[in-house]
Amino acid sequence: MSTETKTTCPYCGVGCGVIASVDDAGKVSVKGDPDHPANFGRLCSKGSALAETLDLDGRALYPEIDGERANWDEALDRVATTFSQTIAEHGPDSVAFYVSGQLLTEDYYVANKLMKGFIGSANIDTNSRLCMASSVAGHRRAFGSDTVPGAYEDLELADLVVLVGSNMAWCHPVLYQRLAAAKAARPTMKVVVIDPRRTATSDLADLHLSVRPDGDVALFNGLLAHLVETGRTDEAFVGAHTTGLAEALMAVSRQSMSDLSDATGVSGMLLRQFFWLFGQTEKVVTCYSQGVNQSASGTDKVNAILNCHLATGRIGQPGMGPFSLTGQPNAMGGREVGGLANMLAGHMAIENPVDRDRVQRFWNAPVIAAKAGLKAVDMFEAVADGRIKAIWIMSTNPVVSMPNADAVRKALEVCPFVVVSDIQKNTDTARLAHVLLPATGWGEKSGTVTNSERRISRQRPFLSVPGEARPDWWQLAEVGKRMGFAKAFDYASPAEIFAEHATLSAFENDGTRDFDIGAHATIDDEAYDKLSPFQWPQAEGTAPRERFFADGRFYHPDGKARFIPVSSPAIPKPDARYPFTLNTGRVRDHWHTMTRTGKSARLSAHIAEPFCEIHPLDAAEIGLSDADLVTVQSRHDASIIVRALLTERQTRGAVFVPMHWTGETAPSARVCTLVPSKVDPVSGQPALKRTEVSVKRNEASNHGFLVSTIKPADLPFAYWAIARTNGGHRVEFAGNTPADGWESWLRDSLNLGESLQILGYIDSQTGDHRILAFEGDHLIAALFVSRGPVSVSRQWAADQLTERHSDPRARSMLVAGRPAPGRPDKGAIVCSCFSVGVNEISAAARSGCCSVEAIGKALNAGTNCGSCRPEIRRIVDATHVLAAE
Ligand SMILES: Nc1nc2c(c(=O)[nH]1)N[C@H]1C(S)=C(S)[C@@H](COP(=O)(O)OP(=O)(O)OC[C@H]3O[C@@H](n4cnc5c(=O)[nH]c(N)nc54)[C@H](O)[C@@H]3O)O[C@H]1N2
Ligand SMILES: Nc1nc2c(c(=O)[nH]1)N[C@H]1C(S)=C(S)[C@@H](COP(=O)(O)OP(=O)(O)OC[C@H]3O[C@@H](n4cnc5c(=O)[nH]c(N)nc54)[C@H](O)[C@@H]3O)O[C@H]1N2
Ligand code: SF4
Ligand SMILES: [Mo]
Repeated sequence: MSTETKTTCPYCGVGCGVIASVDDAGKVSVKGDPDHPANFGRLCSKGSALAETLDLDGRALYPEIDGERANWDEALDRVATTFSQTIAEHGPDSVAFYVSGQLLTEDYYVANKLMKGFIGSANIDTNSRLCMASSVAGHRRAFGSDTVPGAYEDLELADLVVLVGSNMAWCHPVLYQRLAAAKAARPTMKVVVIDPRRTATSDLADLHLSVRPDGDVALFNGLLAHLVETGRTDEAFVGAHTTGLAEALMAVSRQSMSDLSDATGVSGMLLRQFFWLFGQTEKVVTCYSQGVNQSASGTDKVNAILNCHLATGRIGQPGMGPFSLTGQPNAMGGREVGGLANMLAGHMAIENPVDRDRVQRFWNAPVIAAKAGLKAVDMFEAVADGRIKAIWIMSTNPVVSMPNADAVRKALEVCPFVVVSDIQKNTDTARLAHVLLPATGWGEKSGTVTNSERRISRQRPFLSVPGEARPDWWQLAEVGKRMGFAKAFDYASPAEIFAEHATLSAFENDGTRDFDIGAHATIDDEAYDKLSPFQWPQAEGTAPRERFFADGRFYHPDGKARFIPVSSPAIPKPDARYPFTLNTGRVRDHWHTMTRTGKSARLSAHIAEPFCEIHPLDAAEIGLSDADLVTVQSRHDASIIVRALLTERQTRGAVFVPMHWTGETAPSARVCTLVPSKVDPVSGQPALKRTEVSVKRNEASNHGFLVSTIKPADLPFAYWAIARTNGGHRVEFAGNTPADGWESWLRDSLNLGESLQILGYIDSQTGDHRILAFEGDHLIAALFVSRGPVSVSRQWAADQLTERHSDPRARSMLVAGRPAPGRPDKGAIVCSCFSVGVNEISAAARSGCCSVEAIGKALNAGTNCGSCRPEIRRIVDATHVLAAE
């Protein structure tokens, strides 16, 4: 027997429905919810592995004050008293909340209400500032409201889908699968990918435009000029429903194709093809994500795209429209409650006195923030210089994810009062907390999230609450009460909060604001429990609406949309000291700072180490071979060490480093230490995708690889990266020989008993060391050290931790670092659902499987979540190209 609960995936903004089952033994399993309109039963690799991330290892289970266990009363009193005293002494702007698109709407609503309506400051900002702020600002400039006009179905209905700065195959995988399936069913559908890198997503593309970093404004301005010149604009729509086209066109300087090609980095031939395709296709959807938003010209990029859709009237109709993909599960919900420092609840505007008065009256609040608060980057600067003296950080890890991350760490180190609410105890940020509040996590908490297509879904609990963890909304409400606002924060359940939020959305609305879910204003606990996913808006007495703006009615006071004149940023002059452009982003199987996905051995097997993608010709110029370590350094003298990954998918002069590694998992690889805090002037969103850096070979005296059932206590190396495997941990490292030699370090660091059998091997010529520790038939640890990168197969070595090693000859083979006969090396894991490695896929391809489907039949790879299908296709194609040569 098992009980099933319908809930929503806590990772990306696709917002897939999940059915979680708990059996009698308490074992959890998950599957896609076939009835959920976001995914219709599909899940990606991260969603499929959710059950593996729910253990209590490292969980924050009790409140702590100054590192000592405390009870809730003490912790909440400390927070409330310190905030109240700080406000009394230094005013409301001396405190701040830094929250997250991973909070539920109910948590977010309470945080915003407490700060803006009761503390009376707007110093509440969110990691969505690093994520969605440029889209919000672009929408508001063009539409007069922060509205995503379309729905997922539009991607399937379109004849052309343009993906700008989006690695959808890895970051919105289920939406990508829907798109790939639609294209397979209707091959006339075209996909264009605009991204400097050739990503897994671009494998689906009919056209890949490898745009120069930040060449997007020039590209879409060029497109706008082309649409006007070739008579492709919708004059009736432009005339009746928009203003400002003439001004926007003036900013689009008439450029020759060759100038445009220089400004965008894309050949004239490819530009013409794209312009022609866009011009002549009526049903176009343009999706964009962080390659657009995270830029010093992010808001202008958004408006350059919106301009083209407004000019053609392709908005809000089936198969047509611009589509900002939200990153986090509740990035959209945070915007609805006014979680950004420059917004008010219910999509109302903080700069509008009528809106402020309305929200204050609705809340019956003593005050209302009169001006926008500090945006994330400014907020941490204010913490550093002492203007902010108390900060509460919830559900985000800014010491890893903020630009200029070491400065953020220093700011929190000097801040008089830091409160952190997290589910994990030892994050880089939680380590700096004066008060640590343990939060309930996914599977334990209850509330709602809104996905990229404005669909509100329930997250429902199905696990018991561990230790003394409490929901984030409860923590906020308790502090609110203790600060003297008992009545306003007297909530009994998330349903009550949701009902209040829905009521506010409809309060004095009358169609003047896009966000209206008045139909749910009277929802009670029972109805809330049963709530099915629905799209907003849903005003009282109406059905949910799928799309906005088809009627040409926008939210500026005159009801019209605005064209925004935007011009392309100047191309920076090359600096010989920092010749590379550093781009950053995500990998397929990890989520941000890995506090959850890092727990899954399967997810960690896909990419287990931080890396720097670099073009082979650039690598050759700096004397770099594949698997060398590199030092990447930026102007403000920060540097990181990561593994070199040579690939032609990277353009010359640019490198890519993922954002996921932290002080906990690879302390020399926190990429945000390199990124300066340069922001978009309109949205305040940091430019996380473009930092000038130098890249040099890192000369380490030793390289090492360790698999071990025990987590090493001490890693005294310049570089190390640790990841989970099925039997324990795997560690890559490089640095000097430990003072007492390798065996002694291994014994101490793993606390190995004397009874273990140690097999060792030293090659005095090459300097190679191998040390293996066995307990009976079990391998406890295997250490491989070499002067250059260690060439042992990682997955094979890791797999040895879970095998029996009774045959002494096989143990000798292990020392040699080679697979014993009959125990083949599967290679790096490609399919994480079935743990199928690259060597197995190549072998199957060589023996005749020439399609992803054939590989699936032979090995099961790619047949569950499908997230690895682009990679399988690439391996199959490469094998067959090699064979043909
Ligand atoms: N696996 C996984 N999925 C995730 C997440 C995760 O951590 N892991 N996080 C979620 C979140 S919060 C977010 S915000 C989304 C992000 O989803 P995406 O935005 O799709 O992911 P990123 O890897 O940040 O960046 C997207 C692409 O922008 C490109 N790019 C860089 N500079 C430029 C430029 O100047 N112009 C253009 N056109 N492109 C450029 C990069 O090369 C990169 O391929 O992913 C969500 N999904
Ligand atoms: N260089 C670079 N930096 C980036 C980006 C990039 O592309 N490049 N992307 C940016 C973007 S788009 C984003 S969204 C951010 C993401 O960056 P972060 O928000 O810092 O990353 P997460 O690891 O998602 O942090 C979430 C934290 O909340 C905790 N948590 C999980 N569930 C709960 C809960 O229910 N309650 C509470 N209280 N805590 C919980 C987790 O353990 C974790 O510590 O990174 C940004 N930084
Ligand atoms: S695409 Fe994957 S990570 Fe995103 S919501 Fe769906 S299952 Fe979760
Ligand atoms: Mo994000």
